[in-house]
Amino acid sequence: MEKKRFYITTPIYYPSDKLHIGHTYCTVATDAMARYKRLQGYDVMFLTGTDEHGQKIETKAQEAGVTPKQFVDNIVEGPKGVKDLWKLMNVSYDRFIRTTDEYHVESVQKIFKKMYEKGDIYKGKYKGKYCTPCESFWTESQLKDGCCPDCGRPVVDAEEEAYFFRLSKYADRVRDLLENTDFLQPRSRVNEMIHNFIDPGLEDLCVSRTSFSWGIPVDFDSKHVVYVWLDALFNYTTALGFLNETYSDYDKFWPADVHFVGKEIVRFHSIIWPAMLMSMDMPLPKHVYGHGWLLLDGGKMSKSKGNVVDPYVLAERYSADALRFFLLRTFPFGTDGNFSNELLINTINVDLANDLGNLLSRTTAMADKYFGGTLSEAQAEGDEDAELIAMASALRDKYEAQMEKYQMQNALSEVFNVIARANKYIDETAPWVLAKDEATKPRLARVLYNLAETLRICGTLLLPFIPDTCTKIFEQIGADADLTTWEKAAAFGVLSKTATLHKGENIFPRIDAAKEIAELEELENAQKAKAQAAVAPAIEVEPQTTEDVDFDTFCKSDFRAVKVKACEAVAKSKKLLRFTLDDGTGTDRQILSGIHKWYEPEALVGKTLVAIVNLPPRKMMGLDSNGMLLSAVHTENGEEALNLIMVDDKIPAGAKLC
Ligand code: ME8
Repeated sequence: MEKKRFYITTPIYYPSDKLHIGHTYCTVATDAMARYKRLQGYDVMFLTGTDEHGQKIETKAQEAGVTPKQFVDNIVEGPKGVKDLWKLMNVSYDRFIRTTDEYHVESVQKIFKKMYEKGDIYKGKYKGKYCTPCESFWTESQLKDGCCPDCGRPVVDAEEEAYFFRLSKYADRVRDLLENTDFLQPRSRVNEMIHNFIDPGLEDLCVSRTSFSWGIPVDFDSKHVVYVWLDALFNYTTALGFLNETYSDYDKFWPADVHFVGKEIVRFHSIIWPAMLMSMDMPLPKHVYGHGWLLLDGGKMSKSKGNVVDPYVLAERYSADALRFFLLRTFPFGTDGNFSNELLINTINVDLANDLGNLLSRTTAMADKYFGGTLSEAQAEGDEDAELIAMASALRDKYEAQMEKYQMQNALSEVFNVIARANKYIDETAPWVLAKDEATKPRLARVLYNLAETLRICGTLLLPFIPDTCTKIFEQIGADADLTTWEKAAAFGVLSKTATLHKGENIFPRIDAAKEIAELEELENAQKAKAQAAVAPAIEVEPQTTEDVDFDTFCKSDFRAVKVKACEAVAKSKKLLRFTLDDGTGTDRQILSGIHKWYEPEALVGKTLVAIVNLPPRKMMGLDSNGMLLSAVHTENGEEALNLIMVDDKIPAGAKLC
């Protein structure tokens, strides 16, 4: 009989920097699902890869003094690069796509042309906002406090001739897909998409660029390169051979069963991607699952801050299995989680060293000690065995129910409940007492047999998570490969009653938490210092304007020293601060200023600032602003930096500056 098929993907990573623990999280989760489906007997295609075009890569390569291709080659194929990391983490992908692969380029060109010929891509003029780090276009209405709604960084004005995709045409079908099917999971993400993007109205999407060249050229209009997201999203199909001859798995595996993606790219996968597939008359993937982020100190990891966690360091120190397990056991897949070294070491010590490790070592050590390894014929089950056997027998189905919902942490909890029950069972049955009397030896054999069976079942179900460790477990309990299958994970009593066990190496030695945490902190501080040195502030100031202003015009501007009497954040605005100022007139002056990103309001009370006071009043968020505070603006490491002009406190409120 032909096997059932399962196609799962990770996002394809930007090789603009080395990957960190957040990227590892998603890939390891995908790997666990792929291994789980293989265990169930599916014919699995697990795709991962790298998304190598776009302005960000072009700029990074320029900075590094190499070509974009050399730059990405190094990060993808080079030492400790993307592929090395997946090898270290035991990631069992079936295919790795690079968007610079020729077959992909060829397919994307054909796709672009098809959509153009259909009339779903047309030429127009792009005017709007562009977030360079995210490679995303935004309309004014989509910005949050004037900044990129995804990353919160400033956007720049952009205007150029461009091709557009008729996203608006598919708005109703996409809404229906999101609202009335289980396409996008978890469900909370649906509300976000509908509320933030569909309800305000979908606008056509700019899908080509002319201002840089590192991309796939539009073959019928070569000054344009294809927008990196169109190029990237279609990887899921080109890697199967869609519109190319390199592979021939499209009919076999498309549509995908699930795309695992981080929450900030759910929009691309649940709105733009299905709309493009609709345009191409292609079937839609069955599910998109938007997982949460791993945070560090409550914030997003950022290479430039040096606060990224290096999976290499952790996997080399504690093993790939320990890291894989930690990531999937600790953080619910659909929500954000806070990474910490304490949590990592605690999870290894409690779950792996104590619960699982002890269960294995106690069971095998007792088999060695009391039976020389080979169990004698066991007695029939007793009442004391019933609960453990019932739990172990029911485990596979409970685990499956969680895995089918991509709730890996819950599936692992089910397994560890049984492991905890088995440890308790050792205390209840007290094998060391049974061992004292020849007459209770058959009972002792039954106890150890039950423990070995529990380990076999738990080990089988842990295979997707900690594959290397499970091999060691099976070897120590004498379970051959044909006893560790999905089918046999639902049956208790499969091991031979006279199985031979032996105590092997400790699978997870206990970690000295205090010592390790101190060492990790030291390593991290060194890494932070290095990152900060590497990004020694690249300061840019705006070029001077050459346009002259006549003296009389200049003199019309009324600059005054003002003292901050009160300052507070404006409700519902991330940017605005409301200043109550003494301007020397005896009446308070109110000015609103979008500087919350740089200043906490309470820090400004009492300061003497400079304001231009004869500007016409402006309304902002329903409040009057009478004038403007002066500040100095420059760019630092690509981000806007702002400093209010503060003058000597001896200068009285209202003093005129000229
Ligand atoms: O988005 N925690 O690539 P990317 C959890 N090329 N996940 C994280 C994370 C964190 N701290 N940091 C990053 C791209 N990720 C595109 C994808 S797919 C057609 C194109 C996740 O390298 C992030 O959420 O910036 C995303 O899903 C993935 O890593 C790749 O991010």
